[in-house]
Amino acid sequence: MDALKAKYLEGVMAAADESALEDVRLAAVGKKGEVSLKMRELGKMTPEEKQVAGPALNALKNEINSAIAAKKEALGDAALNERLQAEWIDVSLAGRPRRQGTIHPVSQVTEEVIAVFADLGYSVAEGPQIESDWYNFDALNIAPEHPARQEHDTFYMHRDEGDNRPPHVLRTHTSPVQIRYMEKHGAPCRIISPGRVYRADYDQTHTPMFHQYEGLCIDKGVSMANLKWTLEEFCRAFFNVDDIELRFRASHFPFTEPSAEVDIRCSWDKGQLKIGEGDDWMEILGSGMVHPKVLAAAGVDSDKYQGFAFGMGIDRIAMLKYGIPDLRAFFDSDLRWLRHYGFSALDMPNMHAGISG
Ligand code: 2NL
Repeated sequence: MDALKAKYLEGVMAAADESALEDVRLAAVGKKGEVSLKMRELGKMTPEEKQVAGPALNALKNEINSAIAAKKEALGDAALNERLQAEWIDVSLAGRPRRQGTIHPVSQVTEEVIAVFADLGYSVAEGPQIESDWYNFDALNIAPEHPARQEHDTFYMHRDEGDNRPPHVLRTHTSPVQIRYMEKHGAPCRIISPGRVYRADYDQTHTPMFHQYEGLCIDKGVSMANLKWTLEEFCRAFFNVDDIELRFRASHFPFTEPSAEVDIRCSWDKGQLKIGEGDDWMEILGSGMVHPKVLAAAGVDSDKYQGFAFGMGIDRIAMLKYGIPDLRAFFDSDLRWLRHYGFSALDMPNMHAGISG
């Protein structure tokens, strides 16, 4: 009995997994197990022998069964612990960093321009990129025979055969946005209209889609002096230079009278542009007093109100401000270029942040 007990309790202790444990159980207390066979021999014993051997075998059977149960639980715990170790993850670990996109220089400069003019009391106006002939040309006093209207310069939309209405165009400037704004809101008004514009032109310095913003200020008694101050104020804030100097050159646009192209004093030192110093002048925008015919087309009484307007290329001033050499790269969507020239989303300008390069 003692030998049986020692043999099977050791077997239980030594079992490395549940199947080994089951083998021990079958060998000891299974139907044909050693202990079970011994119990079957009880029948052949005398009552006196039975009285001793019966309880002893029962106790042995119970002892082995409870040792197996305890071992089974221990094996289960060990297996669970092993799995918990193997599958452990540190949920407090930081995530894998992912590359963030960047703000395109055109978006950055647009926001900068908006921030400067917001300080001067200007709102932002937007409008459709596909325009009627009337809003893009007629309302702006651009005559039917004006060169800008040629197939050669403007993208025209399709009209069905026999439909003789003038075709729509991809807007060639954002002026139509301002005409629509004046029509809807009347005078006085102060707005800028940034956006995409289209001209059939493609070379080193021109892309068929580019960005411009126009500004419009309509009120009583507005003059060229107000225009000049506004543009100086803009350049000071935008280029972050206190001593800027602008020069107005007489020019001609159909939608303004008088008209002026505006140059800014600058220097080119070893290919490096400096604004506000030196002996060079660089053209940065076109401007003028809104033509009375344009005011009339937009439903503004030109006897009561007058105003100034100007237009500037966003892509160009982005290149100037941030030293970007090639215009065409702006629209290539090359990730290396975007990562190099792009801005952090946290660099967006607002009224309280100094705008710097
Ligand atoms: C340029 C510069 C300019 C305007 C745009 C404008 C808009 C309205 C009325 C009058 Cl609604 N003018 N915009 C004025 C002067 C210049 O753009 O170099 N354009 C060819």
